Amino acid sequence: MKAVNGGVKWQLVCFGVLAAICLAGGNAQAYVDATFDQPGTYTLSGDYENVYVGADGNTYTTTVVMEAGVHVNNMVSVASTGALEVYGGSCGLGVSVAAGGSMVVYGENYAVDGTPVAEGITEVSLGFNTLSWTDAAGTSHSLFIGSDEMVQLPGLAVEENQAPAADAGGPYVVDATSWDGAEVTLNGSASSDPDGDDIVSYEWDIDGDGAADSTQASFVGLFPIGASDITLVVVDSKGLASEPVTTTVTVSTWEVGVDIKPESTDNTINMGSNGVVPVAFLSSSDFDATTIDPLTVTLRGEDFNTGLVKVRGKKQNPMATETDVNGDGLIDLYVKLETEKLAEYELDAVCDFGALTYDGLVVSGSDSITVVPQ
Ligand SMILES: [Ca+2]
Ligand SMILES: [Ca+2]
Ligand SMILES: [Ca+2]
Ligand SMILES: [Ca+2]
Repeated sequence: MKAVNGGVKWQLVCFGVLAAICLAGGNAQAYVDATFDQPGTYTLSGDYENVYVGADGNTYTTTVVMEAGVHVNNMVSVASTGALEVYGGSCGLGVSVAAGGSMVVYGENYAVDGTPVAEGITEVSLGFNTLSWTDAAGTSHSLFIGSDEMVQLPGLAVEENQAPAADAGGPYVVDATSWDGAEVTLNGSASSDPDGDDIVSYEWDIDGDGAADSTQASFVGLFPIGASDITLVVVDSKGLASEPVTTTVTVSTWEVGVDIKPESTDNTINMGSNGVVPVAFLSSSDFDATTIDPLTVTLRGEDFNTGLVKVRGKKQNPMATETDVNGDGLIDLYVKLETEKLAEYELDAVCDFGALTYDGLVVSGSDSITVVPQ
């Protein structure tokens, strides 16, 4: 709430005139009177019959704030030590301001008896006239002000709405839970607004097409293996949007060493053969390759359960052995893949493998090949 700037001197008002107007209006409903004669600032709420602001003879100032929607049935009397701030409240009768008291009406589009008064004017002589104005919400108000002194009309300070700030909560890094990637919970609830406005919409774009895929603060999206850029725009309760904020979602696989044909370095594969291609998944100090389920071995990008890359052997007894193929003392997983299945992929120079461990960890790895005949 703004402070009253400076006192304006007022003459005592002719109450008899005001009372006559009151009676003519037939306004007889009885509400309580309220007297504010102690130091401080009071904000009116609800309805009143008469309101007395300040008390003649005090040495301190009593300020009463009359917000839009507050109605005083009869009148507001401002004493010599009173200050009244009006934002849009109404009176059945009007306001009288004693000499020494002050009155500030906050608004815009002021007029006295229908004649516009330029905005920015700080004081206007009213006499016994009607001051009209509009408040910050654009609502029209008017008051009969029974004073031949002056009222301050400071004009509304325009408070510009500031844009909210999006916080997408990333970057997000998760392990893949399947070859399709992983479900990731995105959380934009740390987004904020410098004006304290509510955030009413969270527009997530997780596929880069410019269209929102969710408008909730938090939601679960399915993300592919690899890194995806996602963008969040939030909108405040006044409809103003934030700048877009981008973060990444990284769905990782465990990189495992792969050696196609451990006995060979050029890894020649004759795709016309109906034999098998031996492939070793190598253990390391932080990964035990024998935890890979040989039945899940496949070429990257294919569903694990389609069986397009076959590990030769009976279904529950694949041709897979646990042996240390590279002599580093760590037992590796050694499988044999059907060449004719590999041939279906028209492989060129690199084989990218994927597999699942028995615990569901997605692993991937690759090795080069030389295909014959070309
Ligand atoms: Ca705002
Ligand atoms: Ca989208
Ligand atoms: Ca090799
Ligand atoms: Ca080994």
